[in-house]
Amino acid sequence: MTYQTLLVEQRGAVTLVTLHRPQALNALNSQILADLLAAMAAFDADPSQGCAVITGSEKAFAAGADIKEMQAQGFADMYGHDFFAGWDRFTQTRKPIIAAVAGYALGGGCELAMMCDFILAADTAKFGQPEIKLAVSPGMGGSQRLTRAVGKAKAMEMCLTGRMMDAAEAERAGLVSRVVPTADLIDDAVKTATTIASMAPLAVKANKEMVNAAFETGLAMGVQFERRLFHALFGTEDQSEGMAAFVEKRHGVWTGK
Ligand code: CO8
Repeated sequence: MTYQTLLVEQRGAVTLVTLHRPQALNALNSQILADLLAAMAAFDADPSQGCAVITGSEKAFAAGADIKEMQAQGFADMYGHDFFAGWDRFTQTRKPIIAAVAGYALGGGCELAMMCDFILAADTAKFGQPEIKLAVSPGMGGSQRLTRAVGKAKAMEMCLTGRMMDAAEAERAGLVSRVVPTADLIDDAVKTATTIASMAPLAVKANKEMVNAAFETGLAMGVQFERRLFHALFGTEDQSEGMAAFVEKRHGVWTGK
């Protein structure tokens, strides 16, 4: 399938999605949203694919929501059509997604990266929520996810001043899992995604669900949710295979059941 604003390729069990609106630094408009939702639905439905990587260009992962698309909209348009609510569907993708960020990840671009399961950053990456300079605010979850990722002090400063955080600060603050040289970003992200895709598929989904539950529940409920899913994995063929393979000193062969 081809998309107007994305380049999508399969590298083994990894779906590599490249945002491709170079003329607008990958600003997120309605077309990118529609394309990404379609690409993620295809990825989730394809049993040969185990993990996705979303990336942009060397200059920009994405420089925000498309300001030119939003410029003429009023309250009735935004609220009436629940503008960009479709991004919530992106977060319902069940298989893991890695954001591989080089260059600018601003506004909606930073928010998209944070909607992925984790962020690998190139040393050129710059994160920010500069919407306040446009007299608006984050609208795709940035005030919530950034605060959970880096804490109130940094999130508040970034939202109120619009200042950017570089890759080193983002790693120190816990926004990104690792920083790698720009030239290695895609290879590293695909290699990491390949490792994830090599794991038993039901265990991958369960691990993703339980880590995400940490953001939605209190500790006791979260631990209980984890334990129930852990118990449930003992009903899978792959659990029997995984533990037998360990004891027999061989690699497990997964059925996804
Ligand atoms: N939207 C539309 N077009 C953009 C955007 C954007 N967010 N960012 C860049 N572009 C366009 C520019 O207009 C320019 O196009 P043209 O050549 O036709 O004038 C082209 O991309 C290249 O950009 P620049 O010439 O500005 O490139 P520079 O290297 O000089 O600067 C920057 C790069 C610093 C990234 C600069 O482009 C910039 O500041 N961009 C805007 C960043 C920003 O404010 N982002 C936040 C947008 S608002 C937002 O994301 C809200 C999210 C929530 C919405 C949800 C609603 C429910």
